[in-house]
Amino acid sequence: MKLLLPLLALCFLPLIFGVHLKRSSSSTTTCCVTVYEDVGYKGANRQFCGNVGFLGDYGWNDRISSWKSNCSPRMYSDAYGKGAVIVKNEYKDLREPCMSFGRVNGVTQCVARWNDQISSIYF
Ligand SMILES: [Ca+2]
Repeated sequence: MKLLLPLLALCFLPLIFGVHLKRSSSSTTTCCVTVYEDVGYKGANRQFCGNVGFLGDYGWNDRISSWKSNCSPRMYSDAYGKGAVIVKNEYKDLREPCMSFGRVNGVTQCVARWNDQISSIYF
């Protein structure tokens, strides 16, 4: 009976170790995004790896028209993760997705789209 507890602990060791291994290998993936000035992944571009509180610090405020990423970055309309948000691993043409809806003459419709609106990036 005294042997049962250490024996059980030994049985769970690979499980604990396995979880640890899995966790450490996934944390080595660096999230990066390449942003483009034009739609279709064209024009001037720049890669960001890590959060960007204000794209204006890099000359990229309200300038992004498409992006590609190995993760799914959260792109915000305002600096420091504020305003509207759009999340996707890539977007080929930001003239398409609607950023905000409003009522015009009693009809709900898109009043602003995402092209040239992104001001901050968070992973
Ligand atoms: Ca903006």
